[in-house]
Amino acid sequence: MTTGTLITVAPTGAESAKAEVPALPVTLDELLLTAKECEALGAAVIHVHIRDDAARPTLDPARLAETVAALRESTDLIVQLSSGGAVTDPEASRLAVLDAGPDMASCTMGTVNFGDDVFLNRWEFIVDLHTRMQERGIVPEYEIFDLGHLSALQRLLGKYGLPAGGHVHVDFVMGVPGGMPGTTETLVAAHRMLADLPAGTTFSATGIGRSTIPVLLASLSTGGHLRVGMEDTVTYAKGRPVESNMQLVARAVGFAQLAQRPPLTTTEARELLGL
Ligand code: KMH
Ligand code: ZN
Repeated sequence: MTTGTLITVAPTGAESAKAEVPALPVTLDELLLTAKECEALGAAVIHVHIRDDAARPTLDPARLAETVAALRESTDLIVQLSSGGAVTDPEASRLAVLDAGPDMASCTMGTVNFGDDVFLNRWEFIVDLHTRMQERGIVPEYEIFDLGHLSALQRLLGKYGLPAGGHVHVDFVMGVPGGMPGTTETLVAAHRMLADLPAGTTFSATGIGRSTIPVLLASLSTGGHLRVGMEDTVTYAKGRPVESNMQLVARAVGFAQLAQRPPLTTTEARELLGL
């Protein structure tokens, strides 16, 4: 059954520099303004990376807790903290993200080359993250950068059980240099592999850089949901930098409406995700 579209906004990420992308929200005030505007347009989930006073990525626990509280105060968005952080973040800091008590957290299902870097996700670390989220009632979004990550997820759920809330939601992060390409063919292959996961598993997809539109269209046409934002895309069209996260959310909402799968409200999104 085709439902409405869950729209996640990933407004900041850990990779772009404020100096090079001035529209990137890096302060708490900038993040809150972006969050409110994206919610008004149709986003239901916010995937959050935060920055320090010098706009560098940080996993500072107090800042994360303050951010979660402020987002809850100002919006009804589902707050999903990144446990991926930056490629340089140690495992202990990434696990400590859960102490900020978000509704959801990301859980990347394997190691992947990440441009010139390596995004390291050892099996034992994944198990730790998954089981700690189960204990604390935090709902994971399993980040899938490559097809093998879906086999790892099947193994994880088989050995350690379903996540908090009982619903499995994955996000295909496509087009990272070193991960799976952001093409329709690959999305269809990833979608087929969901048959090996628990019935009712849902997925969203995001295409990095220029793969954003092909991935968005392929996801809508296969019944998937959408993640957009300046974490993944800083060019709106050839030669046109993204002006704001709102511009990307508005485009996603437009495509979702054309597909007759309008954005889910935050209440509908909570039901879908088992929150
Ligand atoms: N910044 C990447 C190294 C996540 O948020 O969980 C990891 C990432 C995935 O963005
Ligand atoms: Zn992220």
